[in-house]
Amino acid sequence: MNLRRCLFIVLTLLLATSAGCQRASQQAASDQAPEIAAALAIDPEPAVVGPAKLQVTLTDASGAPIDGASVSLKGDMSHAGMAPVLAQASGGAAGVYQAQWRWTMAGDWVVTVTATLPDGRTLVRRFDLTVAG
Ligand SMILES: [Cu+2]
Repeated sequence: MNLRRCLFIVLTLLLATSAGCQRASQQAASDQAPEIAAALAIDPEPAVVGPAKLQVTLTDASGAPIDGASVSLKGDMSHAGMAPVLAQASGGAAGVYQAQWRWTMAGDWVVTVTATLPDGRTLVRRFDLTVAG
């Protein structure tokens, strides 16, 4: 095998690998349950820097609460260079899941709710909000 052919094979493998990664991460972030409603409530409202409670309510297409889901929350700010705020919500009575939270900085936030539903599907919703200082 000559050098050019060898390089070609290596490059092809690299491209295939990176394309595979991209597909996998997109799948992980995609919403598989669009008919399920997820509502986010925050306390205090409006949000201010400091401790907070976040509450996620899951209901199906007929409005019935969904219990038995595993719900996690991730907060990201719109600017780069900050560690996300992470929390696991507990509960699941009457479709309500609660988490202790802390807004670590004033500004624009995106809260991503990820829930593994009892039927195994993954629900992903994003909520934009502004935290006051
Ligand atoms: Cu920040």
